[in-house]
Amino acid sequence: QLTGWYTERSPMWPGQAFSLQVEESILQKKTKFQKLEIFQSTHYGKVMVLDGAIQFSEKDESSYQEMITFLPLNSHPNPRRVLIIGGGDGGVARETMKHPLVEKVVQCEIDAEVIEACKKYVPSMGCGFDNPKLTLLTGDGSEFLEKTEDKFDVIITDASDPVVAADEGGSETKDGPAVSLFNEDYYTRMKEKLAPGGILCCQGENMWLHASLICRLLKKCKSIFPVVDYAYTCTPTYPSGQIGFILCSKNPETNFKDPITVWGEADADDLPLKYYNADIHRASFVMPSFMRKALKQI
Ligand code: AAT
Repeated sequence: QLTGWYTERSPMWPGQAFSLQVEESILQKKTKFQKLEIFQSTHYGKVMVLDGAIQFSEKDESSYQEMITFLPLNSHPNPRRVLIIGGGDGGVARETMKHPLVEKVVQCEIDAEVIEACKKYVPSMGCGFDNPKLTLLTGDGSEFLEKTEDKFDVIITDASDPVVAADEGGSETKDGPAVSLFNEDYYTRMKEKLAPGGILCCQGENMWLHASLICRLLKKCKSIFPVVDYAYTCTPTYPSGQIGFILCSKNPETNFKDPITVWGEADADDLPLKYYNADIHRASFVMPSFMRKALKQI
């Protein structure tokens, strides 16, 4: 049972630890793939943790789910068929359904227990699964891509981090289920399943902590896609308070920095969105100098 403060420690972010105050422990279990914890926090709503890494808090999840969804969807002229890999909490499915052009969504999440737990304990996220446009499958996202014969206009990879901390007290690290989604082959597989003009967007880790992983993946992307870009959003409950997105397009004309679909620029207050708007879409590609330098070297 969790009590007091939940502290997020991992060898992926050594020497730092973010804490949230726990009001009530809701669920703690080992699934077939990972350790799953959900708790009610005092000030951030419900929080889900997988293998010791915070996956979302209800307070700030919009800054991640809306950005990972609308950066690619609003950069595509006609995003009718969408594939979501991961995203077992339902947040990205929930956001995808808000786009008026989306007709069909397929989602492949590795861990059915994450889906069930979010439906039961976090309806604000799990509600994403209640839509007839969605076909929900369980399995490894990379294997699914290899097998499927469908083509998609947009592929969103809402993945957990590739390496996870060992259990409490241990000093070793082990590979998490998302390892298969952070290698070069995965990007080649996605390209094959994108329709002409298709776009992908993947969880792209943190520039303060993982610049070399980010640059390695971007370099691979540049060798297979004509247009590649990197954006980031500010999410207080993710490591170092921000998280990036890797964006690739098969269409050489795509300019990710300038959204094609622009909603209510004059009065963004009326949109059913908490974080995303066209200005923050454009701003999310502006890099600090150290990252601009690292990206230039790719
Ligand atoms: N929506 C924000 C939360 C996530 S969830 C990431 C999801 O990816 C989890 O549900 C996990 O079970 C799923 N997943 C992991 N590996 C695979 C795989 N190989 N195939 C399919 N799904 C997978 C992202 C949080 C980001 C955390 C940043 N520190």
